[in-house]
Amino acid sequence: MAHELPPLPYAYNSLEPHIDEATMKLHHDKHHLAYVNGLNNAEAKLTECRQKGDFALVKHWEREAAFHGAGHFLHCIFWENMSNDGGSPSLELAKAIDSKFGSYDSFLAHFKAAGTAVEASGWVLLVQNMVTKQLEILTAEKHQDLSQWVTTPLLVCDVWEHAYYLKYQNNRAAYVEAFTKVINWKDVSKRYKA
Ligand code: MN3
Repeated sequence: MAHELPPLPYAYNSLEPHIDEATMKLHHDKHHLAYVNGLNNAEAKLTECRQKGDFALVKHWEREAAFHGAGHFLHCIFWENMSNDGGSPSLELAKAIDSKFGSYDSFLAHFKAAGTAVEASGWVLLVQNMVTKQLEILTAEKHQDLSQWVTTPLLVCDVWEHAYYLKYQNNRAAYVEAFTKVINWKDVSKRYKA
């Protein structure tokens, strides 16, 4: 199923004077669209790889899927995250912000400093950790560092050398093959259901 550029949830000039109309037009209609097209292309190429059983370019297409996918999904959130009438955090969220960052003001100070400090292109994000349920402020360079946001891990395989070097030395492929023999599909299925 192809990804589509979602329409802006408000007019291009709705965020003036803070974010200008010309920027919104370019940003949404050109930049975001390019991520949608790039993600669709990468996913089509990965489908082709599976159909042909030819994974020679898998690293390239996974990188493309990460770059354009993270770009696409983050922009979907970004547009919704802005409004000319945004109000203030709900009681529940305000409590979580206070408990993690001390106060709303210190959250804002941290968020602004982190966003300003990202080297070159990137993002600053307020996230909730899925394991601890705690709020965190994180930053990303470019969009992705080879992964996509808004995903939930279901099955993960550690491919750091420490995970296999004693037995498999430099033969990572043999280790990955071995890993597939011990996958706990009951656990993966439980996570998928959740
Ligand atoms: Mn952008």
